[in-house]
Amino acid sequence: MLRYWTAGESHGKGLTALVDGFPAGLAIETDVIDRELARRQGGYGRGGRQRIETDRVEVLSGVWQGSTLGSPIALAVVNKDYKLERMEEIERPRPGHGDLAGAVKYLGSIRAILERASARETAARVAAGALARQLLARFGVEPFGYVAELGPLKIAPQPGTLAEQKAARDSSVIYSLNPDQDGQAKQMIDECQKAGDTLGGVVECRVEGVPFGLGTHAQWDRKLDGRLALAVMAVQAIKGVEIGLGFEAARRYGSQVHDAIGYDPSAGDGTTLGYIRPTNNAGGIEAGMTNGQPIVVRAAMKPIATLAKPLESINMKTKEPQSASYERSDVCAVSAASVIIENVVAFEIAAALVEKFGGDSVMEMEARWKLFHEMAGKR
Ligand code: EPS
Repeated sequence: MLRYWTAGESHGKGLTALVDGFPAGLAIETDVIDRELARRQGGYGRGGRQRIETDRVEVLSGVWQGSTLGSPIALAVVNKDYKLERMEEIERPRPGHGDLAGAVKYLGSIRAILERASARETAARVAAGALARQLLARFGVEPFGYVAELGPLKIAPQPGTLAEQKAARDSSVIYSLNPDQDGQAKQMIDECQKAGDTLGGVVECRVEGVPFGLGTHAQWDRKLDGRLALAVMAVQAIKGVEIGLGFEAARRYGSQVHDAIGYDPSAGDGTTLGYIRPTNNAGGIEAGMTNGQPIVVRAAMKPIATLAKPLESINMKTKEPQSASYERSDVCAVSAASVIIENVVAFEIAAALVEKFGGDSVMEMEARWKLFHEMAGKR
């Protein structure tokens, strides 16, 4: 079973991810992890903290001579802005952050809650996901996340191959598939900042090259759509998750939703086994199992809760009305969310891959992948 946990506070010494159940025998490149960490720090609309941090991973265990050992892998990212001991308590909870609920639940300090609830923690999740995506790459599975909407701005993707769309995303300042709309996006973020406000958006993640048979229909907590929804919904500030058509499916007739099935043994890239689906409204998952089509996951991110022009709140000591506290913050972190979601999705797919093809070593996984495709091709 491939799984991970994270530890760390926003202004503590650093963040850690502990990855357990990672197969032995995979050559790991820390550059791949650092590239994802750097992308997570970027995107137009980030705050002052990202000028302080330069996130880099350090692999503390589980890797020897560049390859995984099959033992737990500990990944660390140092916080340059380590100042936790000097941080002061705050008394005015920010609506939308965990301040009020956490301080009441733990009968304690808002600071203690916000330090762990902070989206800084997602650096550790990205490190774990960027490790897992290297296992996916070995099997030709490729996750690809981007910004689809920014506040009210819908972004029309420029059509193209995966490589062309990647190039477009990497040249966009907000990581969208249409850099021509960057100007509009920047203007919206600038105006938002001037108004002391924040902006959310919708991110989409597609996973290409996914084989048949990940996840299962047999038990609710092993359904892949459910597991993806958990991983994505559990990212800070995410308030909605859709797979494939998502909520739109509820508004259409069945004949306009379900993806017809055809067969042409010469079609597809191997993972489809020749089964043709003219549409992919299911988003690559039927009854909790992958069906050989790309997985498509969308997530709605709410605007950041820390507002430069704060909302009404109270002082928790006096219970008197006061405006919420303000700490340095991002105006818009939807681009970062697209990187985080790409990597948490990568981790879940890798976990399902390990379950299907065996998690002891990459060599065994490869042999079982080949055997399964030979057998399934004859089904
Ligand atoms: C965050 C507040 C800000 C963000 C932070 C999330 O941190 P600070 O209080 O240090 O300015 O920058 O995000 C990150 C540090 C990051 O790396 O993404 C919050 O309150 O959630």
